[in-house]
Amino acid sequence: MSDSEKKTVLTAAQPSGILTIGNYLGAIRHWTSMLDDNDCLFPIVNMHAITVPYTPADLRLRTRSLVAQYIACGLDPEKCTIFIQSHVVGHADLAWVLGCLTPLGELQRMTQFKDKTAKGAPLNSGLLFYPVLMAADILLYNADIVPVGEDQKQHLELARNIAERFNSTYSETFKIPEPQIATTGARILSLQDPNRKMSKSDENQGAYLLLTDEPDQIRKKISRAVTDSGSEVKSGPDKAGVTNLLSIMSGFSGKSVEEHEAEFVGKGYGDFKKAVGEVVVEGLRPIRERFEEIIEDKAYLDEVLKSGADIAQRKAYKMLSKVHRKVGFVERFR
Ligand code: ATP
Ligand code: LTN
Repeated sequence: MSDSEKKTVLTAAQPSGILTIGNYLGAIRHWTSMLDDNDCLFPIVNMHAITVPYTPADLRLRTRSLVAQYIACGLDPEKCTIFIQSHVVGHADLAWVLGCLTPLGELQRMTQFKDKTAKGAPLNSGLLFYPVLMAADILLYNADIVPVGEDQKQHLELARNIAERFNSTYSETFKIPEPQIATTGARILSLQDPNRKMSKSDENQGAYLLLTDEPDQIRKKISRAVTDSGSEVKSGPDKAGVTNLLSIMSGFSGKSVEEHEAEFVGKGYGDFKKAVGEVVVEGLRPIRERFEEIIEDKAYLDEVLKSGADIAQRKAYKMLSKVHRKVGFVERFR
């Protein structure tokens, strides 16, 4: 496919910790399958990360670590653009212009904002403005497709509304981005509470499996995973724990859930959990090993980030100058 026929795919994650197998199976692995046929951009959104309390030294480490995790998961920097949001001039600038087109009420209605404020977190205006910055991330690169989880659907809808409002207020400028929502089957649940999704910010470390967990940690966490009453290894609505372990197993083995169910007819949860543990250990081994190599290779990471920022910056400048022209800012003298 020629470069001009390729669609622009853009999606982002916050550097809020090490990725879980939920992030990998439900999102990143899917992104890796889009690299050949699309122009893919993966900003690491460190500017979004400072909307909640955080420690600067941790943020710096986590940002570089997320780049290494991405590459270890198969986001090959030769085939896509990985960059740090704050390295590119334009995200905050565009967000400002878009914010001036966004009624306050629309931001106050965002459920993520309402959830975060309901938890009693100290409020700053960045948290309210968060979805406008996200819209800027997307529109700055005229993204066609934005793969996101169900929880980001409302933010994406807002980004589409803002793009339409800009186009009708000034003139046709932005493409209206299409969400690509992960299917519900891709939802990996907490090992400790299968009514909740597996989340890297869970307070209970036994609830998630991280990409960097060592084999023994993986085996231990799976052996302690909550299962259901009964002893049959079978998926079903009243067997959320076993169903979750089966989908994790199937995610890593490439075999179907039914095939795995057949393997465990007449066997108990003990044997099943041991087998799930081994499949996950082997599935994560190459990712963890690759991650350990990359995170030590400072020069390589710097090079990936420099080249990513250069590519993104060229695109961002183009769009930003167009927007500045349209909204009536005097052109800068060169
Ligand atoms: P946090 O705990 O910081 O809120 P998270 O781990 O819940 O983070 P995000 O960083 O918000 O997840 O998500 C990155 C991507 O991973 C999104 O596309 C999201 O839909 C996907 N994702 C997150 N958790 C899961 C999960 N348990 N199963 C499937 N996909 C997931
Ligand atoms: N809000 C998203 C992260 C995010 C994003 C984006 C996703 C910031 N900018 C642009 C897609 C496109 C989240 O918390 N997962």
